[in-house]
Amino acid sequence: MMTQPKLVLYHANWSLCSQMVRVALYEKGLEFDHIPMKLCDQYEEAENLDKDYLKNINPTGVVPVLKINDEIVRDSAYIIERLDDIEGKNQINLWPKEAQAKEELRQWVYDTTITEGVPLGKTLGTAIAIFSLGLVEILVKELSLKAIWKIIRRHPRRERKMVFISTYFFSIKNKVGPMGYKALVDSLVELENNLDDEGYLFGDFNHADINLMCCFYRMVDLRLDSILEMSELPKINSYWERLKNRPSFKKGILDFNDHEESLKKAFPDDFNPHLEILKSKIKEKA
Ligand SMILES: N[C@@H](CCC(=O)N[C@@H](CS)C(=O)NCC(=O)O)C(=O)O
Repeated sequence: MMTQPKLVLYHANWSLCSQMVRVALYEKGLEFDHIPMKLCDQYEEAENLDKDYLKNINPTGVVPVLKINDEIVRDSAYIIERLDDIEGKNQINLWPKEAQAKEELRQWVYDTTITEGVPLGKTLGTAIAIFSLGLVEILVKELSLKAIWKIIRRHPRRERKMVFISTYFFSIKNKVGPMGYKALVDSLVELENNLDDEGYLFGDFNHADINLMCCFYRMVDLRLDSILEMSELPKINSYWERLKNRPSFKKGILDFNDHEESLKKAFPDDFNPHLEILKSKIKEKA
């Protein structure tokens, strides 16, 4: 095996896109160093808004970022495509070689992560981001006014800044939830129709399966995972079991879990106010 390039990952434990890149690294069996970041929606330190990070690592102030030797690679979807070209310990390709198959996969990847330019709530990935506000709001409200001021002054992304400020001063989580209903319901029904009884979305495990693994686990965190067990979604149900059984699920997601206490606070009695509405919409549509 060729020696692999040096990889350094800037990431955060409870970050959907960081989870995706970590799972990809473990799937490929690649060695990497990591720099855990304290993000501004949870920590006073707000390391993603530090001048040095904004200047030298990511001017948009988000994670993940991967350094491949001296090259800085940003955006989880692009990072995973780049990782796939590097030979790791495991013989696995996360992207197909043929153009047509690539195009099909690209659309699924686009829809299942936080893709730049996609309005919040329009795809499965951005709907998950909407529902994540259930926790983000609790975390932001615990910040000091000084930390909020740092966000106001430094956050390079206007829409994020607005979300964080709104959640600090008001409560928006239950009001914006419905913006994610349609995409979540439509995407799950479409996924159910595209899955087989065994294997993964396109047969062999690939990039879209990584994104779905992370979106589904976020549904567990948000107390929405009983949707994945609905009798109307039997293929998703067994697909989710297969995803959970992959070693990368534990290594890339569970081993970085540090939010249980905050989640208990965000969802007392494990209750998510959107759950039953989402279930009834799935029953109508499936
Ligand atoms: N399209 C980007 C989205 C990255 C992103 O939104 N990262 C979030 C965590 S999942 C973040 O860094 N949030 C901190 C902030 O916005 O201040 C990617 O896929 O990497």
